[in-house]
Amino acid sequence: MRLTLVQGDITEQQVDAVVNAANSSLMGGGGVDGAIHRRGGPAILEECRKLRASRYGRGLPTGQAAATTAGRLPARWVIHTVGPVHSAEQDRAALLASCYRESLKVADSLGAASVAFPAVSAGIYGWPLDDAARIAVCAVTAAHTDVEDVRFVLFGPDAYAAFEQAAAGAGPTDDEIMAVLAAQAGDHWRAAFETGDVGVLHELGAAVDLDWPLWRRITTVDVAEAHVSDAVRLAASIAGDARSGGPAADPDALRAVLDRLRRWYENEW
Ligand code: AR6
Repeated sequence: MRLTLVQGDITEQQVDAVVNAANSSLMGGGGVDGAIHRRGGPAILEECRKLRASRYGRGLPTGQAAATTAGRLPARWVIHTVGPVHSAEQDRAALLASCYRESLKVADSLGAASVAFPAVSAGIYGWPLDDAARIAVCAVTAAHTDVEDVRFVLFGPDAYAAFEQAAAGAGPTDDEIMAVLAAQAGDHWRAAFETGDVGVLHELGAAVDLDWPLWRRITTVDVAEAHVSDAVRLAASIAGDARSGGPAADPDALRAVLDRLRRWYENEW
């Protein structure tokens, strides 16, 4: 997947799908939502009404996504997602990350190869730009998707700068993580995964450069079902916590990560 940053207006993007920072009602609003409905025309609202009359009678829940036509926009589809309102008391980063992951899942189900995202929640919903940018870039980088071209379309120079900085510090892609695994001879991993030695997590942690606290905030991964690269991210995050004197690793989480890595070695290598 290629990730690009553009400063501009999302309604003008020539992509298969544009993502709308909507609200649960799906009935329109200000910001990007207002711009998309204005330029796309009434066909979008009409399909939003149908979504409300069928699958989303109580509204689209925060962190989820659903598609409609893009009406008169250059794109084919609008993928509506509902970002969380920023809260100083509660960390809602996992919900914000979920908006990006779920939007990409919808894009996959449509067969969209190119998707444009705005900075979800970073406007009316009050999310501080730098944090919103880091969560967005990390969630997209770690997503497992067939979308080839992900474009962040930022409205002004401040948003563009925040995303540029976030992209510079983005975690490794799946391909980069698989290269780390492949760089070691098979016997090395077999020995390490079989002993269940925490040392192997440190080794993975040193090889995979990730923002550990951020990954911990946004991940909702069930390790047993996860792509092996996510098991490595979790391994690296556990090792990162240990290095920085953070909380001791939960033994069940450790075992789950090692089990997943062993299964990869035995069946998927
Ligand atoms: N193209 C790209 N980015 C834009 C555009 C545009 N045309 N217009 C605004 N932005 P916001 P939220 C930027 O407020 O915070 C609506 O009323 C904007 O500068 O659109 O998720 C909905 O109905 C900011 O950086 O979305 C909800 O009620 C980013 O897009 C609520 O606002 C997101 O700002 C959602 O709030």
